[in-house]
Amino acid sequence: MFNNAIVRTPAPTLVQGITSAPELGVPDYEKALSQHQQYIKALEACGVQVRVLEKDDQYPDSCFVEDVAVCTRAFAMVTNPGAATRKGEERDLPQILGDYYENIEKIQAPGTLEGGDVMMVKDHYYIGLSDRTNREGAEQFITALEKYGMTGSVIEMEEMLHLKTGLAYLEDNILLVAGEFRQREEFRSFIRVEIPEDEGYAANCIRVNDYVIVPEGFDKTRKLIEAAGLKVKTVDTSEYRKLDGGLSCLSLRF
Ligand code: CIR
Repeated sequence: MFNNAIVRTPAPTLVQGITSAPELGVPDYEKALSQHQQYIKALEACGVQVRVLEKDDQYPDSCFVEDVAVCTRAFAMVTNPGAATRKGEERDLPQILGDYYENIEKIQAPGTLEGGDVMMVKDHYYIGLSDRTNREGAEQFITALEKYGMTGSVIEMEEMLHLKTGLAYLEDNILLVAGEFRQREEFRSFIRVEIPEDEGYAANCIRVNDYVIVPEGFDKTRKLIEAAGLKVKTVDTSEYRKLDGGLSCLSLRF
């Protein structure tokens, strides 16, 4: 059960955010703001209290607040982002998370970790080793998890930006899998829902209490999730997609 979410209003510098898909075009800032409002409404409709952080123009990717912290049941981990232009984006998170958590930990350099590479399955955390998250960062996180009675394991990655670019745990043992994660041994014990190749972006869904929020316009994926017995809400994230961002990236949920 999630009671809280933290989001950060996109800054006008959003248009300079990191992208691996420049062919999708530059995000329309006004449209991104309105999609952000819809996202907040959807989270609220799922029963969470949403805290909206001030925009931070110094960091074009700062609306992707998932990457700067990992919120567990016992502690919050403030990360050290691996992307050069995102280093420092986490600077006000210890104070903000201090309103919710007694225990705050921090990934220390040379360790790097971005929250998009962390997938929670009850008290176990899968950590993707990506261009953004290194082994040292993953080990620091696993050490912290063990200190609080939880566990973690690493997943080698080759193609995706973040672990949750291609995976979403929807509770009830249901796991959405796309691309390089479709046939992985590590996920055999889950009920796996394979995302069709032409809808790969839609693997980045979020389960928030009674609903799964799915990006708008990915009907095959929506139907597969409904067929698995889950209730769906959709939100249009077209402007964030242009920066490789999706539904999970836009909030911290705890
Ligand atoms: C980046 O490359 O860092 C941003 N443009 C997108 C971050 C997406 N975050 C996520 O998947 N958790």
